Amino acid sequence: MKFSRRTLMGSSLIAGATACTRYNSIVPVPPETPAPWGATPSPRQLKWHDHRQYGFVHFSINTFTDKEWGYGDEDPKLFNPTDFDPDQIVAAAKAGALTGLILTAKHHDGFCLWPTMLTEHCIRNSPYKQGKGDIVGELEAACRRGGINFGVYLSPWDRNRADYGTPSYITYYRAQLTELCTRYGKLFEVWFDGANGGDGYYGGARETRKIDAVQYYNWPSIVKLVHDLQPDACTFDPLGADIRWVGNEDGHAADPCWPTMPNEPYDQAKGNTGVRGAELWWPAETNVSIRPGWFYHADEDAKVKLPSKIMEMYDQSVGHGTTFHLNLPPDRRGRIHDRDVASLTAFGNALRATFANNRADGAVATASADLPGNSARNVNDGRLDTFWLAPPEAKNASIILDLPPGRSFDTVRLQEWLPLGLRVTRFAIDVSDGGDSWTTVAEKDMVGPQRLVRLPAPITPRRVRFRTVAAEAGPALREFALFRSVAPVDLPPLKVTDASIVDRAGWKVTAASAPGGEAILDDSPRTAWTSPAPASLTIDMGRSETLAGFTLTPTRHVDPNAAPPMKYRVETSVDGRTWTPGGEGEFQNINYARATQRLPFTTARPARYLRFAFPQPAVPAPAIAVAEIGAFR
Ligand code: FUL
Repeated sequence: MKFSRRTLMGSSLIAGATACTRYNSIVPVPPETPAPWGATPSPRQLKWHDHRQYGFVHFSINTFTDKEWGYGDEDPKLFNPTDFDPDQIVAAAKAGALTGLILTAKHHDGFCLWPTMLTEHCIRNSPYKQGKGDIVGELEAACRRGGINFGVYLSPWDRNRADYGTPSYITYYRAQLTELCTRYGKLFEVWFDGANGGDGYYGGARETRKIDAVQYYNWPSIVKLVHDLQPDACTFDPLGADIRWVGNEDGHAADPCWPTMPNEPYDQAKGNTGVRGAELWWPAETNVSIRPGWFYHADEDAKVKLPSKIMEMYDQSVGHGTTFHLNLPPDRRGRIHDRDVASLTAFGNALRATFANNRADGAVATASADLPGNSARNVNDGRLDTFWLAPPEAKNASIILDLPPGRSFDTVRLQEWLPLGLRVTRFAIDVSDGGDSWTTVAEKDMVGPQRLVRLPAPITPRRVRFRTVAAEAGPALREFALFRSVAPVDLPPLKVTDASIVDRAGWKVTAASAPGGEAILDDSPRTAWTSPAPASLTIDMGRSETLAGFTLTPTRHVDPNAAPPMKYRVETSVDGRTWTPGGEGEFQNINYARATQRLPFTTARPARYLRFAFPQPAVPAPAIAVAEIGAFR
């Protein structure tokens, strides 16, 4: 199909190509360029895809209360970093090859890290710099100095505000957003958290409030506000925003993870895979923390993810077509802990070493077909603003790289030219020793924004071929590159012997609302005890201990039939007959961050028996699932 210049002017191809630094040239595109296939990204989405991996910074009151979700009644005086060093945070991010940082300007507890006059619940009333500090501005300035991007997270849920749930809160929220979008230069991303409504302080009401998020926030109007003030900022994640959630907080996207989705409210399973050929360009971001929690907790210093794990998550996010959003939580000083820095540095070094040397440089590229101005050699010309384009009808197309001798590689990196849509459904990588006999070494679905293919071992063929197995239109490839991977050097284990953890040898489940209770004592977070709600469980520890609280590990398996518990009530007993209340409350962020939670009792006490009640699942599901329960002194 031929397009006139006038038609092209209206297409997202032109918009996308002109407005972006790397996707910045339409020079090689002749007037007869084919139409895009399916949905295509907006100019701001195009730029965002090229950011690839960037960091999250969870830092707030929770850092000082050792919580994941603050209730909203915390005294602003608790916020007191002793040595806040934004340049150290930026240096850590850069050591990990991250291209930007997104800061929690306000988390669910409502405490604001910038000196706003819209609320008293903010940094002005903290001891930090005698109330004259501005963490948002200070980190923003450090990002600019370090040459990386800056963005903000502003929690829609606010457990501090008395008017949360009423229209006046929305006016407040929009005013906050306006401040953040006008005071801190260019933002590359604005993050709206999906966690919404539940228990909270709410100006002293101390109650549960439920809202219908879609209706209450009117997301399209909030997204528009951001776009009006910050045209390049991509918004995360409700329907209508630029970016979607990948569906877990574990750091992996499905293989592949299509950037397209149906124009309907978010569905977690579809969010993880995307939907081939669907109407909306709504690409996924894979967000995960370098530690079990999102905020810094000293007792997680030994649980910082190892460089090899970070590389695995990189492969399963960037390599599957999403961006990678890695959280680095500053400690109470306001610095990134040495252990996290070491892990990031080893990961960053391996990433840089792997991708420094493209083994396809200097190879001769020839395609089964190409179009004038978009020749095969554009795939390895070292430029990201040129691409190889096969004619639209050439659905079975291939491109061969004739390599100089001795080029060994074990990693293939491919990028599709996104302004022309996702044309390739499935492709193969074949290799040959020079003749016409080919061996297929990989076959995968989707090229998309970026696709990494890792081979089991390095190979040194003379020719390597990309071949479409299924395509909707002749392919448009921006890059076909080959690398030799450098594995990250892992850190020696950090031995922390936590004397507070009670040994569970001799523990028994003596009563439970459903069979299979032993699963909570088998040391395996993979196996879970499931029970219809309300669930209850009694444990006999076999001996008396002075206990300060319990730990609960939710199942990591995301299952529509069983979810982690939302709340708990715990009682203790020394004789199994007389019970003492140990406290009740809500598990924080349990459905999304499936890490072990530590829940202190109201007071430390001697106990031999523990009795739990879990009234309902954290999200609607027929049953409750718990993987492990423990206790601490
Ligand atoms: C979740 C929040 O509830 C967590 O606290 C964290 O901010 C994470 C990134 O998103 O939904």
